[in-house]
Amino acid sequence: MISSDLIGQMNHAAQAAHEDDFASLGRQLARRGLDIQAATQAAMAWSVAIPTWGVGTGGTRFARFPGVGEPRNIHDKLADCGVIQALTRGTRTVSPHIPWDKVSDYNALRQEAASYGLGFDAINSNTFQDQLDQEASYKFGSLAAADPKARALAIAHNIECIEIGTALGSSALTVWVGDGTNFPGQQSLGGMFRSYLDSAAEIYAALPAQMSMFIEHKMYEPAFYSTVISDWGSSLMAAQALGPQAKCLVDLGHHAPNTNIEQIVARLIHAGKLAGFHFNDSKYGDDDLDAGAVDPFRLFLVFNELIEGAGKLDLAYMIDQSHNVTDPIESLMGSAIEIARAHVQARLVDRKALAEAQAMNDVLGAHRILKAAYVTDVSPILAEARMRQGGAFDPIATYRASGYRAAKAVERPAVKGASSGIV
Ligand SMILES: [Mn+2]
Repeated sequence: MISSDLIGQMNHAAQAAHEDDFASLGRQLARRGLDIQAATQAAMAWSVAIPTWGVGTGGTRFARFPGVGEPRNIHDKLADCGVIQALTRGTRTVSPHIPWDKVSDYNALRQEAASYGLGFDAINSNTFQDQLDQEASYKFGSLAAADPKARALAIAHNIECIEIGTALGSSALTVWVGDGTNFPGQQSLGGMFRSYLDSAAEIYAALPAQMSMFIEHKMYEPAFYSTVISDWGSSLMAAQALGPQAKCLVDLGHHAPNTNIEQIVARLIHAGKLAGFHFNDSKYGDDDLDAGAVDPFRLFLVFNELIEGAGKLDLAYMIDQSHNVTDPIESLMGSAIEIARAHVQARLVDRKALAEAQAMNDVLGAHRILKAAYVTDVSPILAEARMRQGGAFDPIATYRASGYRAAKAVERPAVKGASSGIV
């Protein structure tokens, strides 16, 4: 793990400059009627979940280039998530994936996570690939498959995930299916949706009262002609048909290019059906790039809608991205910081002035109020929030100085043929 001595030493070296920057930002915000202490408290309360598969190197359908010291199992993954939390202090939960993270004793796993200061977030089912010796194949679909055996298997798997999630203290099951078609005429578009709803209703019926069912839509891939739950409209229809415990999860990469995602957020808040987010960034499609890497303004606009829909911040937040050319721990820490940045920036919007400008049809005035919040460099607030909780002034620099990856490269020899991390 990362020693608190190293964190303390590196924080100490940055302390004088940080205090100067924090005080300066505090004076700047005070002139705008904003309290830096309140913003720092909000930053300290913020947390985003790390997906267990995210700490492994990802890949594309062309190739995967494994890194050194990659996690080999859920125990290694928890250790890596523990490092991210120790340094950033804003990633207090992990989101497990079944069957990739299956163990024999989930109580012990829960305690193991707690030893790193981690809890479990939404549990993710997997009916998009076949497991060894599986009784029926998901090649042509799972919850919406034509084959009743494949449908039954997919339903049973999701119910098993509910049981595992309950044992882990998870409060939601996330269901994403790759079901769809590659050819017009391959299946009935309406028929597949009805099959999906029938299967999903059986899963929903197995939910305990405290558990939610998150429906994640995705426009295309692995199916390239039609996808059963392709967009937020299909997702909302399914969530409304299933009942109050079913909600819609928004993955930032799962939309057509140029889609106004922040407007989808506003619509789902209006419908009372917004479950939360899978954060990532993209340029062309479902690129799974690091959150905030390409379009940090869009990330800010999403948080702006969340804050505007007052009281809607109590949602499920997770990073969902594929690290193909970076150290996954570095990418996840960088993304956690960018997401926290967008959250704090959105809190700095002068809502009263914005509402007045909107009422007066002062177009540029309203836009300038949003931009004033977005261009504020809140880095000192994020650093202060981390350090007050024992985290690092610069998580990535401290991680690099720790030699953690090099130590793991020795401890965790590469496993031949391991496919973890391809999502
Ligand atoms: Mn996702």
